[in-house]
Formats: sequence, structure tokens, C-alpha cells
Amino acid sequence: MGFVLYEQKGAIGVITINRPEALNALNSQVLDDLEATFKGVNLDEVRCLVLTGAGEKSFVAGADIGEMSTLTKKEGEAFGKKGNDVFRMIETFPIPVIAAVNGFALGGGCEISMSCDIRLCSDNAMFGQPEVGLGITPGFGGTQRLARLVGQGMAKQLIYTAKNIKAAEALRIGLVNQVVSAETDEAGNVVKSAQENLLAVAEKMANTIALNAPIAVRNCKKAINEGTQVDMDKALVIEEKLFGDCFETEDQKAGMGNFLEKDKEKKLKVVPFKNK
Ligand code: CO8
Repeated sequence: MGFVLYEQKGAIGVITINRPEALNALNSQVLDDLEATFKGVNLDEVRCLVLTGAGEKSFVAGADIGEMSTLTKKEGEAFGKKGNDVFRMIETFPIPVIAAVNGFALGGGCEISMSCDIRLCSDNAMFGQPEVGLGITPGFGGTQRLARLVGQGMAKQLIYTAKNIKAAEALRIGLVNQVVSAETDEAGNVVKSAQENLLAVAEKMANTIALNAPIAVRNCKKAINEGTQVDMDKALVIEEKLFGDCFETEDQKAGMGNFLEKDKEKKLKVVPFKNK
């Protein structure tokens, strides 16, 4: 795929937006390549994805300003819809997606990270919604997802001021779950750069998720995504259905049977979870 790389590593997959000469800015082609890459993931084998950007400097520096600069109102709306459709596909993708944010996550970059389930970032990461400085609104879901993630007050501050924030502030307001620094040895020499270490941490988390029952993990994603959009009574019905759906699966029988056997050795073994 031209602007997107994909590597399957056992039960996890790593998707890399690969347009470093433009700091991985999202033009129509990148969006098309992303959509095709997600659609090509082998869901019989892959249980968790990591999404990152090529290079040390930038995750995604936004939607492509050059491409947007000449759009009419109608074309602007269509471009917004194109981004929204791809990001919603990521948000509702059956398996979890971890954003490994290496550097700039501005505009559409911050927005695509927010369509992922979990955000981890390197200590040089920079987040922001600079759109109002460009005369537009955050049009790839930013007004909606940022407000849901960090609360309306903080989202409005970030969006109205168009001021970028560093990794530590993103952690403080709950926009990211973890900030990853370079790994050093006892003498203080860098063993892994922040970017390398970020990917290692993200892949380790993805592998941890991949060891758990895949149907249960998928159902948790669906329950949280769908349940948080409706009132509590409806949300609990959604949860009940997805909970019930796990019973009679091989995962549920093996997972609980393993525990009940009270065989410590066996309990420690990884259950060979299957997708049924
Ligand atoms: N679009 C297109 N090209 C970009 C973008 C971008 N968003 N960001 C960087 N580039 C390009 C630069 O033009 C430059 O290209 P060239 O070498 O050909 O001149 C190359 O990447 C390197 O960039 P810089 O030289 O600017 O690198 P610096 O280290 O000096 O600066 C910054 C890095 C601070 C990230 C700077 O590049 C910057 O400010 N970029 C724009 C950030 C931004 O405003 N992003 C938000 C864009 S708007 C958006 O995302 C809206 C989403 C919703 C769309 C809704 C549709 C209707």
C-alpha cells in the first residue's frame, strides 16, 4: 500500500502511516490506503493492532493543508465525511487498536489517535487541534471525541485556543494513557530511542491483549463503545447481551475450566483461546 505499511507479527498487527516527507499528513490517498489496510487485516489471526507514524518526528501532522486549501463548501463537507468514515471504521473495528503516537499529533493526527481504543505516546509527542487558526473546525471527529475523552471544558479550551500541548499535559488531562521515554542502560546510554521504546511498549500491550479471550475482548470493546453512547438502562442491556454471548464459547469453557481445575501449573499456562 503506497502510504501505509502493514506488518503482522503473530497475533498482532502494526499499521504505519508512511508519508514522512509531509510528516505523515493525511491526504485522500493516505485515507484510502488506511481503509484498505484495515479491511485487509486477517481477523482470524490478528487480535490487536498498533497504529503509528513513520519516522521519529511525527505521528500525523494533520489533514493535508495543501489538498484542503482550494476546497469548496461541498468538497470540504465531503472531505470531512471521508475522514469521519475511515476514523469511525477504526473506532468500531472489531479488535482493539492502540495508537503509538511518536511526535506530532495535530488536527487530524490528534483526531485519528482518538478514534483508537488506547493512546500511548513518546515523550516528544505534541497534541493539538490547530484548526481554528486555519479558519476551519476540527472536522475529523475532533469536536466530538475530544470532548468525550477529556470533558467539554478542556476540549473547548484546546480547540478555541488552538494551542498545542506536550506529552506530560496530555497524560495529565487523560488524553493519553502512558508516556514512554528512551530506554537507557545503567551508564545512561540510550539503548532504545523513545520511538523504538514506544513501539516496544505498544506491541507488548497488544500481545498482552492478544493472550486474552478474543471474543470476550471484542465484546468488551463493543460494550464500552456502544454503552457509553446511551443511557445507563440501555447500556446495561447492551452489556448483558454481550456478556451472554461469551457463554458456550470455547474460550469461556477453557478459561473457567482451567481455573476450576485448581492446578496451579495449568492455571499459569496460556489457554489456547480460539475465535469460537
Ligand atoms: N499538511 C500538509 N503538509 C504538511 C502538514 C500538513 N498538515 N504538516 C506538515 N507538512 C509538510 C510541510 O509542508 C513540509 O513540507 P515541505 O518540506 O515540502 O515544505 C513538511 O511537512 C515538513 O514540515 P515543516 O517544514 O513545517 O516541519 P517543522 O518541523 O518546521 O514544523 C509542524 C512541524 C509544526 C508540525 C508544522 O509542519 C505544522 O505546523 N504543520 C501543520 C500542522 C497543522 O496545522 N495540522 C492541522 C491541519 S488541519 C486538520 O488536520 C484538519 C482535520 C479536519 C479536516 C476536516 C476536513 C474538512
